[in-house]
Amino acid sequence: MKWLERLKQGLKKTHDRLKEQITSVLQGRKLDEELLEELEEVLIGADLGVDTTLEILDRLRERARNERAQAEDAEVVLGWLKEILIEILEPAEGSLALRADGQPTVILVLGVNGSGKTTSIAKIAQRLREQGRSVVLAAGDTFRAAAIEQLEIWAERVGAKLIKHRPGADPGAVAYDAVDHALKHDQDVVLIDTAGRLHTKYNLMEELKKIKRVVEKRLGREIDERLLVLDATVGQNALAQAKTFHEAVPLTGLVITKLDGTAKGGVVLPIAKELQIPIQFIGVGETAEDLREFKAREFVEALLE
Ligand SMILES: Nc1nc2c(ncn2[C@@H]2O[C@H](COP(=O)(O)OP(=O)(O)O)[C@@H](O)[C@H]2O)c(=O)[nH]1
Ligand SMILES: [Mg+2]
Repeated sequence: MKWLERLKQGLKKTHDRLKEQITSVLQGRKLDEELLEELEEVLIGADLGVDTTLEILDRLRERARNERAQAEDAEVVLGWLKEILIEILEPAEGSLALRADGQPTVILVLGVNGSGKTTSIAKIAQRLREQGRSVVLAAGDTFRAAAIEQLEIWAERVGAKLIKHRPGADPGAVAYDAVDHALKHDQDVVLIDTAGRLHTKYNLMEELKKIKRVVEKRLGREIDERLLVLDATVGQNALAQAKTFHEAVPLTGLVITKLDGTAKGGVVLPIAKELQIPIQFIGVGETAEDLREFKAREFVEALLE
C-alpha cells in the first residue's frame, strides 16, 4: 500500500468524526457568527484546543469578510478551512538532518512509557539501513530488562549494532559507549533509546539531562537531534508532556505516533501551533512503512478529504 493510502486509512477515525461534523455544520448555510460558534464546538471537541480553534475561526472570519460572495458555499468554506489548517501546520514540517561532515548523527529519543519510542527507533533504523547507512542502537532504557531485549531483537532484524549494559545499569554509560563505538568505527547514525518511567518524574528528567551531558562531553558538541515521541491517543495531554520534557532537554523534533488508534488526531494542530517544535515523523500503524516524515498538505488532505 502506498503511503498516502496508509495515511488516509490511519487517520480514518479522526477524519470520520471531523469531516462528518464539519460538513453537517456547513451544509446549506452561510458563514455567520452562529455557524462559527457551532464550528468552534466541533473543533474543540476534535482536540484542536481552544487557542488553535479561536485562531482558525478568526482566519475564517477574515476570509468571509474579504470574499463575502463565496461565504455561502459550503465547498468554498471547507476549502478555506483546509488552507488555514495547512498554514498552521506548514511551519511545523521538519525532517531528520543527517550530518554531512563524516561525524555520526546522534539522535536521543525521549517520551513516556508506551508512547512508541522503541518501535519508532526500530522504524527509523530500518529506513536508514535501507538507505545503506550504518546504525548503532543504544539500549538506554535500562529500567526494564524487557526493554533491552526488545531493542536487541530490532537491532538483529534491521542489521544495526546494539550497545547494551545490564538491566539497572547507568543509561548515561550506555549512551556514552554507543557514541564512543560510533566515533571509533565510523558509524553514520546513533539512536539512543531511553526509559519513559522511573520511580519519580524528577528522577527521569534528571536522568535524561545526565545522558545528554555525558554524550555531549564525548561528542564535543550538542546531540544533533533530541526527539520526543508523543502518543496521539492521549490528546491534549501531549502538550503538557512535551512542555515537561522540553524543559529538561531542549527538543529539536517530535514524533507523533498512534494516529491510527484515535479520533484525537486533531491534536496535531495545537501541537504544531503552540509548541513550535518541528514535527519530524508521524506514525499511523505498527510497521516500518507506517512511520513517515510529516507533510502539512498531505496530512490536511487526508484529514478532510
Ligand atoms: N497502532 C499503532 N501502534 C503503535 C504505533 N507506534 C507504536 N505503537 C505500538 O505501541 C506499543 C508501545 O511501543 P514501544 O515502542 O514499546 O513504546 P516505548 O515504551 O515508548 O518504547 C507497541 O505495541 C507498538 O507496536 C503507531 O503508530 N500505531
Ligand atoms: Mg521502549
